[in-house]
Amino acid sequence: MDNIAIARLLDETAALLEIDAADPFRIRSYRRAAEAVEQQTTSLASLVAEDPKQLLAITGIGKGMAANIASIVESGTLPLRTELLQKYKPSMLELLRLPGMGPKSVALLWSALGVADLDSLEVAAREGKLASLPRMGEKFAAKLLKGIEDYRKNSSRFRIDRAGEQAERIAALIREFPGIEEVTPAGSLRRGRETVGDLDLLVTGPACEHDRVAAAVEFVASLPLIDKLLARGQNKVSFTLRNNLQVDVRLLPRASYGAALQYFTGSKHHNVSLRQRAIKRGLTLSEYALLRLEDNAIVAAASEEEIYRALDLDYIPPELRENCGEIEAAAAKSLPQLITRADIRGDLHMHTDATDGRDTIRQMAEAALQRGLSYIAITDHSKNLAMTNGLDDARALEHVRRIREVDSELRRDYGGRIRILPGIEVDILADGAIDLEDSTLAQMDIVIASVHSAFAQPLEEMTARVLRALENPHVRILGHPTGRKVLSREPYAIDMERVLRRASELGVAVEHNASPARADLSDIHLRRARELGCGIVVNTDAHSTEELDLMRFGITQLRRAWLSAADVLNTLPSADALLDRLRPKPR
Ligand code: DGT
Ligand code: CA
Ligand code: CA
Ligand code: ZN
Repeated sequence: MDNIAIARLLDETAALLEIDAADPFRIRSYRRAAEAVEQQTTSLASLVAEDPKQLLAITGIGKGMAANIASIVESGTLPLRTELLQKYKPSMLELLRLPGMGPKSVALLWSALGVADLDSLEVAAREGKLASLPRMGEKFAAKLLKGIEDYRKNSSRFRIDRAGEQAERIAALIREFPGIEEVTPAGSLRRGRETVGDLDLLVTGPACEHDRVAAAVEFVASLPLIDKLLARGQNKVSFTLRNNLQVDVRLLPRASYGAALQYFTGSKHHNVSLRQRAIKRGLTLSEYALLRLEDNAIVAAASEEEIYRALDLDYIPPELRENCGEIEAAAAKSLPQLITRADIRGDLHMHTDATDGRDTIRQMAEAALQRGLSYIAITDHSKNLAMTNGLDDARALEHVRRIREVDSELRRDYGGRIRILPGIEVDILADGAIDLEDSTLAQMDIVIASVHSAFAQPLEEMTARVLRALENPHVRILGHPTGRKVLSREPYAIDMERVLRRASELGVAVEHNASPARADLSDIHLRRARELGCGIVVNTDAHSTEELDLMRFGITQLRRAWLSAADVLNTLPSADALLDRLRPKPR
């Protein structure tokens, strides 16, 4: 039995435990073990045969898990899994991905209707069979059918953060081969798209030179994390991972690495335009080199910089390569100086343990300071979001007092290197009213207004609702302007053009949510927001200190929107400078 099969059994057991509503720590220990097993370069079956104690040397594998693995190797299965499979089926795990579906509903569907997979759930929902079950009325069935449709449409793409994690994992394994020096993700991942269809990894180093490449190809083709090997060529290996993500690996000599990187980064349309530009100059561009047509002499091949230069273009950052005017701008030397992570000085949207965050005000501020920020706003939820323990007016005011207190403690402890602004993320109610009193909002430096409910309103109603919220003079930032969740919830219907225009007139800033699960506004909306003169902020919406690191995903989307530091308000050096540029507070 190979490592991947062992990992699959462990992962399946984790999913079955999830449906069984088992202890989350137990579920996680199986998931972590599956990942650890997949990472191993030596065969666990042979380790077990030699001496099962060796398993304990693997991080993420303790005594109990080592015994489980030994049992898998010896018997081909695991007693716990066999036991769970008497109650449930592995296909149920897909059902957990649908909106509104938790382990309890999945278990209920099975016990009451014998439904265990996507197809039979769809049939049951269409035939009205769910209506007989508690909390699963007609409305639920309609939502579910929509969820199934979206899931089918989206299940072939992967969120950029997840694809990026896989790319790093694979790159680390490939780099272990002697003579491989670089592994670079290309394709949509390098361009920073929100989602990725497949991974394209380019590999170079002495081991990739023509006469030596066979051994390196062999190494890649036998990586232990490969689920299905799809193709193996002279310098190319394609395979899928256990989660169905496809990976295309190409191994190239150093001398043509730049041309390959350029070619496989795409986008396809960018490359088509670039090749046309080459032809007009008597050149031809391929994945191997930029050549002179008349004598096939190599003009450039080793680096992307040389290739763009030889085409009389400034270097075009990957995020801009979508054939949206970047070639013209590069020719005119008018590409923007794109924003970078280092330009960000503050983060204006985060939650604490007062509502649904994990950490305290002080922990969030210290984590922000460690990440080089000079100011943050604490913006917990308001009362309409009851499930987050949202703040009512009294608690919100108490929270402001607490935030100010911690701010002065930190000024003392860190000599003013970090400021904490009192803020709140209020709900825009279905009619456009804000769910807290104006007198409460008046105490806050940062008021973010977000739609968190009644997402199904038709376009006119939703637009009017958000426009009304913008008129509240205390609102300084519009949060979640589309309400979508990447690959899992469609945006609500809204006339974004009208919203952005009004926000611009009123001086309300619009927020890009850096979380890769949210990423609203999208790159296209952001570009429009800048054209219309809207203030733009990029915030993490962190619910724990680690989530402050999501900022880098936000920066990628801002770069795709052609934004510079000057276009983004939270690049301003101090809290005071920032507050000066937001909508003035009513007197
Ligand atoms: P994805 O994977 O759907 O998220 O998007 P990409 O852009 O990564 O597309 P992919 O993986 O099919 O190809 C990666 C890059 O390689 C693509 O951006 C351009 C280049 N490329 C691959 N195959 C072709 C092709 O048949 N024709 C052209 N012109 N370019 C190609
Ligand atoms: Ca790709
Ligand atoms: Ca590909
Ligand atoms: Zn939030």
